[in-house]
Amino acid sequence: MITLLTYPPAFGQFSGSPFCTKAAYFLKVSGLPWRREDTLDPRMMPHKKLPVIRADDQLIADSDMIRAYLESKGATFDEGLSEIDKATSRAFIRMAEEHIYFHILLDRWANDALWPQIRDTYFGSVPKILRSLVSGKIRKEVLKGMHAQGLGRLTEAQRLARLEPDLEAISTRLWQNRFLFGDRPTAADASVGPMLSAAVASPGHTLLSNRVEENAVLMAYIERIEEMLD
Ligand SMILES: N[C@@H](CCC(=O)N[C@@H](CS)C(=O)NCC(=O)O)C(=O)O
Repeated sequence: MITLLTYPPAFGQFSGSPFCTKAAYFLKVSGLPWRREDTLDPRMMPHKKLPVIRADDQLIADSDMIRAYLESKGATFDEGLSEIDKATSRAFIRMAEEHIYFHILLDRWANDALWPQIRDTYFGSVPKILRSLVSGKIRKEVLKGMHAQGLGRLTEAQRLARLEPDLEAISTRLWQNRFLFGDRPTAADASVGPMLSAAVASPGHTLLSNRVEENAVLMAYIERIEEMLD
């Protein structure tokens, strides 16, 4: 039995982390037996991040490594895709995980008005008397990281302008398809879908969540993605 170590459900989603949702999707499609084990504390994990799976008496960290492990056990996530499609798929995965993700992180961690709700969800297991102290320290580190990465230096409006071509690229692929590469979900959907879904599920309204909510194509896609995990 494979165990998925994941952040707990949050904001009505499988997990507060779109990477954990991605891993759960891969596990589900793999057909292998698995169960979830929720934790809010990734400090004992190999990269101090989640998701991680426990399988064959080892810990496998990172959703891409989890995908590779499941593929080594016979799972296929890109059935029927041409080599050209697989190349495009890789670019969409990177766009979702290395760009869109950081906007969601900023929407959640940089917005003072929404912070109390985020803090009490992410740090709910920390006793109230310590919660502001512990969460404040981690928040500072996250925002420092985002400043170093660069997106943390942009205004919310500048960030939305930066995201616009990504959202258009996704909508363009979905214009005539139920999923990014046709009628069936593939690995790219496991990254892009949970990311868009997380953008909308974040508490409150941000320029990003409004932008996605106003787009019928993206919202219908998110619904299809969420059904896959039901
Ligand atoms: N590349 C990793 C990213 C995982 C990741 O960023 N996880 C975040 C939650 S969304 C995390 O655990 N962060 C904890 C921390 O940075 O302290 C993957 O694909 O699994």
